[in-house]
Amino acid sequence: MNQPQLIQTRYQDAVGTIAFNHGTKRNALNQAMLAEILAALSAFEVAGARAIIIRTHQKEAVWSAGHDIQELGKYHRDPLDPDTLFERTLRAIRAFPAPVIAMVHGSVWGGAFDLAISCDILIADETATFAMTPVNLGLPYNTSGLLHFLGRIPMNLVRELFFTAAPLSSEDALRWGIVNHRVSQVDLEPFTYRMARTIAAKAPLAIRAIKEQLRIFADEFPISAHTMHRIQELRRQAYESADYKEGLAAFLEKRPPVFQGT
Ligand code: LCV
Repeated sequence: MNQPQLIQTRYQDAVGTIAFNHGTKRNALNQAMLAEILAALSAFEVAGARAIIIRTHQKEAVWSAGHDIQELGKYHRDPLDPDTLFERTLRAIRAFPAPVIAMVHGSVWGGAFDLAISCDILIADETATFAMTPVNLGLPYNTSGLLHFLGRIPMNLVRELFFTAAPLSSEDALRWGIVNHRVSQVDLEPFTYRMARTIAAKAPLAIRAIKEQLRIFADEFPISAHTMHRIQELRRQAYESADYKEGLAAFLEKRPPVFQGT
């Protein structure tokens, strides 16, 4: 594996660590970084890792600012197309044959929130906040992403997260069941690695079979072709709208967006 630039990796006691290391861009998940994460996951799978920790390399105010907005729509008409590196990374985390733990210090935005809850376990410290932001951009989140949230929290809380795009405090994230544990900043790293080592000492084939069953129950949601077509049409109208273009432009021009509903 080429020496990664935008993440740091470490492998010790059968625990693989993937640490975001692009603070200048607030660890925005661009194509290069996603490719490095995917490469690290496959290298750890070959190595037989029994637990993975996804974290930031330094203690930064922002865990990850989510999708790299400047890349949205560049490679696919639908910015959340299943073939995007982002969606492939989420699938790789959810299908990884060992538990993946998100270790969160700082703020989590948009797609990074989806990535964090795609991990099997989420451990946060008191600085962690979580915001689901597609409506700030005019982007219609996708079905698989909504299912990730519905697999975690009740429908009314998913609606509030997506309709308000408001950052959730670590206290509320614990109360809503989004995080497994809320620990102090000083305990975050030792607590997380202790859990990872505990998992790494258990029977890996049993864990692999249990994790894959839970993934199937969460992700394989029966839906008719007609319903899928109707969803895609609603999403297409949104991601081809002037509002979506306005949302992207407003971010890049560092001003609030004005949405017209067209
Ligand atoms: C590209 C960035 C980003 C960024 N992309 O630092 O879930 S969905 O559907 O919404 C999905 C499409 C998604 O995930 O969209 C992205 C959602 N993310 C957000 O809405 C967060 C956008 N970022 C911010 O609000 C701020 O950057 C935060 C609050 C994260 C940090 O603010 P802070 O003042 O500390 P800056 O805003 O000054 O950002 C530092 C540099 O990182 C870039 C940003 O453009 C700036 O680059 P320059 O120094 O070149 O100006 N950056 C931050 N987020 N998502 N680039």
